Amino acid sequence: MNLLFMSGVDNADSWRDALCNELPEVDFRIWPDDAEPREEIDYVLAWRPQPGELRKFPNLKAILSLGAGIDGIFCDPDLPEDVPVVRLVDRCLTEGMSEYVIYWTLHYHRHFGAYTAMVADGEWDNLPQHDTNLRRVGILGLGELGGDAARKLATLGFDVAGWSRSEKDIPWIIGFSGAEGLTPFLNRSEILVNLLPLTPETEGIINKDTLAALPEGAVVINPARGGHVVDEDLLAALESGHVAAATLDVFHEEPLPKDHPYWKHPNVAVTPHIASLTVPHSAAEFIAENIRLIEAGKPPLNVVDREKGY
Ligand code: NDP
Ligand code: OXD
Repeated sequence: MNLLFMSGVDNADSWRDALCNELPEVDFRIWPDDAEPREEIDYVLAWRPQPGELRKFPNLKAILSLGAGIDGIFCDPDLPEDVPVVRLVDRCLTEGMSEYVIYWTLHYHRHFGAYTAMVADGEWDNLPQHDTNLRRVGILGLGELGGDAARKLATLGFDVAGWSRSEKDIPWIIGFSGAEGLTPFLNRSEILVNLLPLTPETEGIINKDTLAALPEGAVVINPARGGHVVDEDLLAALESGHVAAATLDVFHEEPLPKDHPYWKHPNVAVTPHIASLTVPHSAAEFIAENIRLIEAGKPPLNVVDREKGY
């Protein structure tokens, strides 16, 4: 069977090793040099492929995303309608994201940014230490990533709530759902973490109204997608002090343009879309499992629901 690796990221060799280890029968081809003849390609492994290209493979059995977010695939107006798109669900990706969320939650909860600035000025002082049990963290999205981060933060003692489309019953997590659940969820979120997929419904969800619904002095951590945030609204909320600080990993334009105000903002921490990176040896297990299912005539796991958009 023939699999085409279609990624701008320069780690094709690691992917070849990882996948061929799982599926020795795979003929691993790399875009664009090995894309022809196109009718021979059974599977495409994709991360933000060029719009219009996927439609040119007439015999595709599945489009396998190299990431959890599939917005970079679905922005293609010519995406073939009848080929399943499978999003990535992977232990390392999930663990990496929870590490990122826990790191930044602790950073704000324990004032580590303020302490770093203080000691840089030779200042020896302390700030009030908050009771972790009373620190309210809110996670937008309680899926693979949000659900794991929520559970781990609750294990650390945080008072965690989550917001999702459908109702959830997760031990130790206060669940909010749907449009009517959003404002009460925001009202209690001192630390807001966004782990929603980017869809027409969630685009711009971090805006002046939702930011205003947060408690005074809240912080925002966004490792989901830049399109979730209305940048002017976040900058205005930071300016007024209503939002005390933000950590942003993803942006409307990536790399973040050099002159963007986020870079030098004293209360914004920028990370370069690294909240969680796909680790080939572990992700290859999930991808191989899906290929085996499809080859056995069974439905693959984690197929994107095109109506919901994730
Ligand atoms: P999932 O599909 O597993 O979870 C999505 C969650 O969002 C679900 O709980 C879902 O609700 C909820 N949701 C979706 N739409 C709505 C809506 N309109 N209203 C309320 N809730 C909604 O996604 P993952 O957890 O795997 O990934 C989340 C995102 O994280 C990815 O799409 C990607 O953008 C980002 N990401 C970023 C990375 C980085 O390095 N910066 C790395 C990996 C992912 P329900 O459960 O009811 O369906
Ligand atoms: C992803 C990402 O969606 O890395 O997996 O952003």
